[in-house]
Amino acid sequence: MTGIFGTTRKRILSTALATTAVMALSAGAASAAEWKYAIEEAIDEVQGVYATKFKEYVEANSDHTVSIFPFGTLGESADTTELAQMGAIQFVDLSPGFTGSLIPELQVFLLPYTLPEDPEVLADFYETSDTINEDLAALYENQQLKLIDMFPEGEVVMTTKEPVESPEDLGGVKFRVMTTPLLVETYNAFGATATPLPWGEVFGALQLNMIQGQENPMFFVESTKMYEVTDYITFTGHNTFTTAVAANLSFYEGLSEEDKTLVQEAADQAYDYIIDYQKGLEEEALAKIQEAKPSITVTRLTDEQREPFRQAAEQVRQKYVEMTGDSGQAVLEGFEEDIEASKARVGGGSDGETTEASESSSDMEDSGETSSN
Ligand code: 6CS
Repeated sequence: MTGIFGTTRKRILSTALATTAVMALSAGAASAAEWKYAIEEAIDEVQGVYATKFKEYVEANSDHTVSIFPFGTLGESADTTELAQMGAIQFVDLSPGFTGSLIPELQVFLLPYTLPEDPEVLADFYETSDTINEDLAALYENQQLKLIDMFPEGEVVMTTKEPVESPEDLGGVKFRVMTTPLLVETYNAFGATATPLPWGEVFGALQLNMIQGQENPMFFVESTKMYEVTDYITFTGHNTFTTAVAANLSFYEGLSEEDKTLVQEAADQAYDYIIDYQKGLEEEALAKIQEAKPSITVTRLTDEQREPFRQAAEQVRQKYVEMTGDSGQAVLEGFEEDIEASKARVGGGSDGETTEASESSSDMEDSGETSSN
């Protein structure tokens, strides 16, 4: 993947393996270090699986060790981002849903109905996009962060206490979003009252009915038991959860060329692994939810039902440009060009429109595209 070295993510594995072998032979050439790596999730969730792969590669190919700090051990996302900026930790997983407050252009990832839905197109896009790996990477550098990788974590679904089939249904619903301003604009445009909260407060706020909805990928809805405090899951097709991994910039720049290569290889391996790992994950998570809570109602909105949400997305796009000016506009244009290039490269992916036929899964009632086991 291009993460560290720009456009063409060169498969430098063999050269690099040779390099690390030389490192291992010349004992003492690079002194063993302990790298601290904070994630926003638990160790067995997607960010944790990526971080574990990264750690395993680093430790198998160098004398360095990587200590992973799961969600909560070093605070919320804003705290771990700050720790990485200060250099108190070397690596951090930081999602644009939070980091967009620091780097407004990153909110491009949050624009509804903008990222491709096809997982293969998405995987190619994160890997090859110059807008991500050069332009946005430069903006991370302004914040003392070296972008290592960006990867998808699955389609976000809404989980709510009442059914959602239209923006009207979100009227009066306090809907939790991550803390970036554009997500507030999005859910307000979708008809809800957007309520930004750090992750640690979400379960309790739903339990106490201070909020009545939230969005997240299905694996996270399952692993964090969001289904215990909400009764409806709605696929609106409006976005995929994006996350990023970054290093402290000074730390990264101070690494030997060998260690930079090691980090690149570890990220490449982890990226390929996490893309593969997520195949079927959403379906598995949904099945577990339905088993744990047979009364849960799952709805896939039809294209027609999605249309008002798509229309609302237009004003969110305008807000994004207002918030980010020429720089954000350029990022958005580059972003969309790169998506088109990925679509062309991957070729004919079944992206985008959800047809009436495709939305009814076997466990969903035909009439209302819903299922409640
Ligand atoms: O909604 C959130 O805040 C969290 N969602 C995911 C999928 N990962 C970490 C983040 O904190």
